[in-house]
Formats: sequence, structure tokens, C-alpha cells
Amino acid sequence: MKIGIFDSGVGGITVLAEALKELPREDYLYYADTKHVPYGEKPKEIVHQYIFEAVEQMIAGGIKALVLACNTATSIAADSLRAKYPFPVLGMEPAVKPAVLKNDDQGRRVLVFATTLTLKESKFQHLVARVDQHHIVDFLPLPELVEFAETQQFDPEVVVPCLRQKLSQLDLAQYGTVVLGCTHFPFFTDHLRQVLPAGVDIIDGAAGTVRHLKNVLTDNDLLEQGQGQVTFNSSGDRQQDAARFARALDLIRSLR
Ligand code: DGN
Repeated sequence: MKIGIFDSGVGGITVLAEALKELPREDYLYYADTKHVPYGEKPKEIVHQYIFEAVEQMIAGGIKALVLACNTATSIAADSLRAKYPFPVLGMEPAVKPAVLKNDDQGRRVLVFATTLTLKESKFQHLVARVDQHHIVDFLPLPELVEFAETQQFDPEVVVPCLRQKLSQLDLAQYGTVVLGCTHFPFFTDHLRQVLPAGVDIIDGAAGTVRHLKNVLTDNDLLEQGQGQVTFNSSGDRQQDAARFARALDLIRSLR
């Protein structure tokens, strides 16, 4: 059976790439709800319903575990999916904790980028309240990057000025680490480096989630010797989406 990897769109490809690196003998079903992307600015209840519909499609494709390769979907539906389905459900978590641990004693601040929904949800707020004792964490929604990733707009002449404008309100010199709390954002690591001061770390949650996936598969005796095959599926135009996802997979592999 396959490992199911889910996102609203192309962002989960950044997690798929990591999974293929760490678990190359597994087979994967990558499913994206491209009919409804972006999730990040929509009402929570509607997004919750979209996610359950998408997961039913994935179950029909035969999955043994589900990775919510989407911070927004994780905040909204991970707990209710776990309550409903018997297979392991893994999610993303913005890497705030390691960022705080690293910067707290150096007197630097941490900047988290995510979708509006992720930042608004109690899961994120509780995480920050738990780990950010000295109030060093700031956050900013960057829905523009989701749009750019979906339209495969990676031209630095378009993306970098947009980032400069969005970040102009912040004193960037005070940050030690930037946390990418949306799986669409790692495509823009090089663009962000052009805007952030030299030396700022940029981290995301893909490696942590895949490490967790490996442990869960091992503990549940679910590891398999497959072919490393990836099946792409989506709620939108499947052929076009599959071609887009394959290009995105090549891109993220070239960046890491
Ligand atoms: N890639 C998703 C995330 O990590 O939150 C959401 C993108 C979106 O649908 N806005």
C-alpha cells in the first residue's frame, strides 16, 4: 500500500521530495485539492469539509498512512482525521521550538511565515505560548507565495520585489531564524535569501515530519519494499496538475 501525501496544491511536493529521499523504497500517492486551493484565507469550516472529501479520495486509492503535508490542514483537521480513521495520520508543525531554542540565548528574534489560517488557529497559538517564554516570536502571513507556487511564478524579478514590500514593515536585522510554516514556501528559499540579511537561518518542517513518518511506519510494522513510485492525483485538472507536480518535484530537488 502507498503512503498518502496531501496538500491543497503543489506545496506538499516539498515534503514528498524529503520522503523520497529518506524512504526511497516506499510507493506514494500525492493528492492535491487543486479545485479548492488556496486554503489559507478561507473559512475554517469549509476547509475542514474539503479536507475530508479529499481524504476519502485518497482512501479509494489505497493508503496505509496519511501525511498532511500542509500546515493549514494540520491545524484544522489532524485531530478529527485521527479520530475517524484507523491508519496513522501525521501532520506538519511550524518549526518554532528549535528556532526559539537556538535564538533565545543569542538575543535574536524568530520570524514565522505561514498562511493566515495557520497563524490564527489555536494549535499555532498554543505552540507559541508553550515554547516562546521570552516573547521573541513574530509572524506574518504570506499568501502571495502560495499563489506564486501554484502558478509556478519563480521569476526573481517578480517574487523578490513582492517579498521586499511585504517585509518592509519589519526590522529584519533583529532576526536569527525564519521559520517556513507553509509547505508552499520552501520553493522560495533563494528569493528570501535575497531579501533577508546574510546569516539568517531559514528552516522548514519537512525533515522533521518525514523523520516522524519513518518512526511511525517502523513502529506499526508498515515499512514496505516498493519501487519508489509516485502516483499524482488531484481534484482539479489531473493531467495538468500531474505535469506541474513533476516539475515542482524536479525544482525542489535541485534546490536542496
Ligand atoms: N501548503 C499549505 C500549508 O502548508 O499551509 C497551505 C497553502 C494554502 O492552501 N493556502
